[in-house]
Amino acid sequence: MLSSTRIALRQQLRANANRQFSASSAVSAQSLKERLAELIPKEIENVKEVRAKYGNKSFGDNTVDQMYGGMRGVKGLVWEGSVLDADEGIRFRGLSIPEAQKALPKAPGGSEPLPEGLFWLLVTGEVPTDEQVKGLSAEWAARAEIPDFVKELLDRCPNTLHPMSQFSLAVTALNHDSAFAKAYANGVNKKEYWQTTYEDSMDLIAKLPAIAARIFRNVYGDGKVPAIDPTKDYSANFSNMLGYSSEEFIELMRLYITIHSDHEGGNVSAHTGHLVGSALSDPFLSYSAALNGLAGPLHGLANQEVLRWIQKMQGVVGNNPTDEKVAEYVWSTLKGGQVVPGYGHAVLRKTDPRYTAQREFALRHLPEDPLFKLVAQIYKIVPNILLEAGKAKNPWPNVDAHSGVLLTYYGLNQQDFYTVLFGVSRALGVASQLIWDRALGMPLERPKSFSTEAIKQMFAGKA
Ligand code: CMX
Repeated sequence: MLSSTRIALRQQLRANANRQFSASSAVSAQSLKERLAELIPKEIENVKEVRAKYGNKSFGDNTVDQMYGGMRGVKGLVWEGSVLDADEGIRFRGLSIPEAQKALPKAPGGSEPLPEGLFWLLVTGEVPTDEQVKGLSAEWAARAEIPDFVKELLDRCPNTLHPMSQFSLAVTALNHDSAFAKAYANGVNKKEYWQTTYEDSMDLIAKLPAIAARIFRNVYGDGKVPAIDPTKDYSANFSNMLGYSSEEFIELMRLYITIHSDHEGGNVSAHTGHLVGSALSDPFLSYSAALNGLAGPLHGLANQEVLRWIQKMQGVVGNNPTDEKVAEYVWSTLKGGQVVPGYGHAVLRKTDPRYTAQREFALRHLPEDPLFKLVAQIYKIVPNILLEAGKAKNPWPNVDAHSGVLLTYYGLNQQDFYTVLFGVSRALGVASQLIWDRALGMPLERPKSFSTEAIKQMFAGKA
């Protein structure tokens, strides 16, 4: 995209966000569903207008290289909650991470945004009031209980089954009580799809911490999960269920869930949730599919891989290693035909602002932590090596390069569990889009594919 077009787009997103903030203060007493019900008819008209005006405009041609190259840069998806700029990173409904940190409601005495507020923002494009956020905390707490058979299912999993596999299994099983699936079976009118998708999405988000905590306690503890406190926010309850109740850890969790929630539509987890949802699979089935994508080492599992890689490095280079020793280890990883986990990105071309937000948290709360210092040292060294190696298009760290060190500092060092935390967070983005997919009547997703032979025939003699 031309840089002037990009700047214009940013300005427009900011203007939208500002306009939307002032709109939200007038509706402070409304529930999220009531606000959505007001927004949906307007947005349907908006999309109709966009399609009428620009429906036949082109976003550019695709090349054969893009077909073999994981569709990088192919523009083929609509995603309402966030847009990713290669240089400046993610914007949630027009707000950068620092802007969202500033604008979104906080817990009393806290300084990190509440994920409840981020969800409201993703769904409506509006910054909610404290009261609206409190309403969401209470609603999620009220919906948090998981069915007994899901508890039993988890309790029967062997401890050796990866936490992400257990997570996906339990989320699939929630489909047993899907309001959308029941309504569909009863012949609901398609105009009403969004309502039960909304109910399922709220249930999904509300139940994920209870599922995640049960997995955590079963695999690493005594299997006992404390009850939800209906007066506490989502992150406080989640942290407490995991067994980490310090105010600082809860603040980390608020930041963590907020920044991991959404990263536009083309990443593996978001795109999978949207794709599976396009078949009218309910939000539980759609999100469990998304979780299976998140569990891949090139995507969400990278947070687990980063810590393993750093600990292996420590085993080789010892404590307080010189830059040369770290560089040698990085080269040995590359020469061994492996990736440096936590570095590189399919879209981003600068340091991920989600990395920066976590680094700033570390500078505030754990500046002297040896593992943080090593992560900071790695940050100085890896980009130059990746540039010298000459393959990676982006040598900078992504979100996963930093999360493990923060969790480890507070004692949560069970690395196999890290991607589950990512999975709790990513539901906010996927669910908010699923609601809009149904509200806007998005159709079954079905792009065209070709065989290598068909490609050869198509272009034979035209090179
Ligand atoms: N270490 C070593 N090599 C890397 C690299 C890294 N961190 N990042 C990219 N490369 C290599 C690629 O493997 C590729 O090599 P081949 O040509 O041999 O296949 C080459 O550089 C070009 O890749 P690219 O176009 O820069 O990157 P992609 O868009 O193909 O892949 C990503 C993006 C994230 C999969 C890749 O950078 C990577 O594997 N990073 C490490 C894993 C990681 O941190 N994943 C988490 C991403 C964030 C998230 O989703 O959670």
